[in-house]
Amino acid sequence: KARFQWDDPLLLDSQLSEDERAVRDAARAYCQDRLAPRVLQAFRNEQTDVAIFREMGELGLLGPTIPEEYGGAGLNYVCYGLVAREVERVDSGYRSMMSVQSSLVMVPINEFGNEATKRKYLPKLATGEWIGCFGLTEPDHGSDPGSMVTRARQVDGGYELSGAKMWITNSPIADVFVVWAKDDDGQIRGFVLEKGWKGLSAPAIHGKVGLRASITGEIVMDKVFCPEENAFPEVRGLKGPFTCLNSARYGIAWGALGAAEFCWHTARQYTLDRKQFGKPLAANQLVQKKLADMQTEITLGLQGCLRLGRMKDEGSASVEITSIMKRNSCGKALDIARTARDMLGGNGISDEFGIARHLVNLEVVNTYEGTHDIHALILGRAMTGIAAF
Ligand code: TGC
Ligand code: FAD
Repeated sequence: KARFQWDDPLLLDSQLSEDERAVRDAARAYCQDRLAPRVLQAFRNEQTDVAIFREMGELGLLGPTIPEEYGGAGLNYVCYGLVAREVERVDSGYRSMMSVQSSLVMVPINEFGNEATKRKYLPKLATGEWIGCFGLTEPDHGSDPGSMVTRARQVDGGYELSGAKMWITNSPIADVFVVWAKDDDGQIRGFVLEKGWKGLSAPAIHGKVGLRASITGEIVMDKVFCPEENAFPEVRGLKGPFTCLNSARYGIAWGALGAAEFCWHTARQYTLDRKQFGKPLAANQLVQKKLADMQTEITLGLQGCLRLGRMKDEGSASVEITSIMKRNSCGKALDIARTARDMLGGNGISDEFGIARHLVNLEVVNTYEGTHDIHALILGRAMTGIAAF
């Protein structure tokens, strides 16, 4: 009789190649040895440690899918997902820092930048020497980025950008800004700006209750001059930013389940250790049902993520599948974190146990990169042909 492996029932591990397992193990060791010990203070004090970018860069965790000739690790999408899962097992904020750099800054520069732009920015972003951010959302245009009002006016030798972006991960510490704006014809285009350019500022947003280890800010552009060579030459329309989001949303789908796994394992161990009414909490049927629900959702979700990763690697993944996985992972992870929080009783409220931190982080993860409901509408449109936005 085959043995049941409670923490990996479908034997996901055995579906990975040796190289994929090695990447996963290296990421896990770094995350558990180096990130986990600092997350409590970072979250409590709203501190973003910029050294983390360099550490991740050294390990090849930034831009893992970017070709080696530009400083990336040239890995497949399954590896990228496995890394996101390990990082977010510690904290969604750390995964956010990493996935913005990798998917939302390095991917568009690699896909849409000219050769000089790729050679100038990608290697330094890969080592973490430079930090990047991605500006799509505006104060009045979040779920509907097509209505953005940031403008890029053509001027002699380039463009002049004016407008404001809101809720931008990494922006106050960023050296490189990938920003989306409408040109004189009303077409959305992408621009690569640098810290220190005249008219560019990035004030921090304080007081977030979730994702406190990851700094977030605005991007304010007051007639910032961007030379022609820093505008993405070909790509027009929302296809530009959405191409980056396809990659980032995929990473989130894996990552959110990493956070859920932390909550599930913690709740299991806690209910095995803690006794009430003379027996372990885990001896109660209600508790076992909750654990079984967690196990089921995480197991199915991870298998779906792996399948999507394989489809991305073979080039057969339609973008809607990413909406299924991002939405499912975030919604289920949030439910699991809430249940785990409850299972720890009063201790669930303490930040020392990590569950409440994951819970408030996952509220953010459920909202950014397309909210839970927006992904339902993307799928609804794909099924019915009717856009219900
Ligand atoms: P729609 O008509 O659907 O599409 C406009 C054009 O874009 C193309 N397109 C895509 N291309 C590639 N990949 C995708 N996933 C694409 N989805 C659409 C589409 O083919 C079309 O091309 P063309 O050539 O015909 O012009 O546009 P819409 O305005 O109706 O879109 C509606 C909707 C809801 C789908 C979209 O606006 C949406 O997804 N909204 C959510 C916004 C969002 O996700 N924002 C994310 C901001 S970045 C962020 O949150 C980073 S947090 C990171 C972190 O810290 O980890
Ligand atoms: P809204 O669009 O105003 O939505 C509010 C509510 O209305 C949601 O529940 C939504 O589902 C619902 N809703 C909206 N439209 C409809 C509809 N048609 N039908 C039914 N319901 C609808 N953006 C970036 O560009 N770069 C970043 O790096 C970045 N990082 C972020 C980091 C953090 C910590 C946060 C909180 C956000 C970040 N974002 C970033 C922005 C994020 O992508 C947006 O917050 C998200 O897309 C939602 O937009 P909104 O906040 O304007 O909400």
